[in-house]
This record gives sequence, C-alpha cells and structure tokens, in this order.
Amino acid sequence: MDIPIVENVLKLNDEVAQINRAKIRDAGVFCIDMIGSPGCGKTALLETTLKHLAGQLRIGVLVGDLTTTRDAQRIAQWCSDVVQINTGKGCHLDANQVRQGLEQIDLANLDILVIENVGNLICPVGFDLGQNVKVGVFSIAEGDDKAAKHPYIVQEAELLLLNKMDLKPYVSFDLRQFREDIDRINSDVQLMEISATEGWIADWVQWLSRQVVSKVS
Ligand SMILES: Nc1nc2c(ncn2[C@@H]2O[C@H](COP(=O)(O)OP(=O)(O)O)[C@@H](O)[C@H]2O)c(=O)[nH]1
Ligand SMILES: [Mg+2]
Ligand SMILES: [Zn+2]
Repeated sequence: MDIPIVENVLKLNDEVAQINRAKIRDAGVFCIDMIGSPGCGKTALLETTLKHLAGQLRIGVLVGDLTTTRDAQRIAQWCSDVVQINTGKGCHLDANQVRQGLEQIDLANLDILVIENVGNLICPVGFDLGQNVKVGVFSIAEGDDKAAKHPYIVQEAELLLLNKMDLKPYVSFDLRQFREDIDRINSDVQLMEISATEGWIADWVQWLSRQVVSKVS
C-alpha cells in the first residue's frame, strides 16, 4: 500500500521540477545539482570556484542543509546570489524547495546556478530538481569503494569529481580500482581529480566555462 504514495510524491516532484527547468532555461542559466556525502568538500569547492571565476562567470548558489546557515555564510563571502534552504529532518532537496529558493534569486543576473544538495549520496539522486546535470562529488578521504557502493549517483551523473587529491600521499586509496568501478557502472561519465583547498580545479573550471558557452551558442 505504500507504493502508490511514493509514486505520487515523485510524480508531483517531477511536475514541479519541470516548472523549475523551464524557468532556468528561459533565463539562459546552466544549472548543476551537486551531490556528495557530508564533508566531501562541496562547499569548499564552491568557495574556491567562486574566487577563481569572479568577474568571469556569474554564479548563484542554492544550498541545502538540515538546520544551519554555515555553508551559505561561507559562500556569501564570494557571492551575493546565495540562498540557504533548510530541510529540517529532510535528507535531500526536493523540487518544491528549489522552486521556493528560485523565488529569492534573480536568475537574469546569472550564467550558472549550483544547487549544493544535502550531504547524502543516496536519495538526492532520485529527486529531479530541474537541473541540467547532476555532478557527483567523492573524496580521497572517504575510501576507494564509495563509487561501487553508490552506483546510482555514478549512473545519473554527467560528471564525477574526486576531491582532496592533496591527501593522496597520506591515505590508502586505490585509484585504479575506483576508476574501474566507475567505468563498469557508467563508461560515459567523466572523472576529474581535484583539490578544492589547494586550488587544483583547472579541469572543473574549464568544464564549467564550456557548459556556459555551449548553452549560449
Ligand atoms: N585536504 C583537503 N581538505 C578539504 C578539501 N576540500 C574540502 N576539505 C575539507 O573538508 C572539510 C569538509 O568540507 P566542506 O566543504 O564543508 O564539505 P561539504 O560537507 O561537502 O560541503 C573541511 O574541513 C574542508 O576544509 C580538499 O581538497 N583537501
Ligand atoms: Mg557543505
Ligand atoms: Zn532523502
């Protein structure tokens, strides 16, 4: 008897996601749903990216978190278009929360909107928010089995980032195994090795710039 309820929730979510998608498309904005576990470095990556691309690309951020506004405060140092969405006990963002967040952002000012999802590699994958792409973030510190253990994000993501590469010398992490697991699950997905805190983000920044160019042309 539970199944129809779940189906209805997802159907309603998908309808609102389509409204978000149309709004984002009409504004000519490229939208990323960023998904990764707590502490993988999503906010750190956004901070470094915003610093790096200041004056080049206009980036807005919707950031989902259970109760605090700490991530939004960190991001607000580098960006004026940031909205915190508190989910309470919710372990993912849904399209309606994003719809409300969008009401507080002037999309006309932006090239890119990044939605930092609640730290969780599981259910955020199943909720369409109206994004163009999902980007999955893993980190060296989490262990090399995490792609294999979280195949849904690997399947759904357009791009995967492996953060905290600066910790590689100190942590046992089999990169070959990690890459093999990803290849087996989704041979189309691109993987970039980065360090948010060291600023090793050149590939990611190039990828972002390409998305904006291909949206405009
Ligand atoms: N060494 C190292 N630490 C990082 C890196 N990226 C993030 N961190 C640290 O990891 C912790 C969690 O980062 P945060 O951005 O809050 O992760 P989030 O929960 O995914 O948003 C913080 O202490 C960051 O300074 C990185 O590339 N290298
Ligand atoms: Mg964060
Ligand atoms: Zn959830």
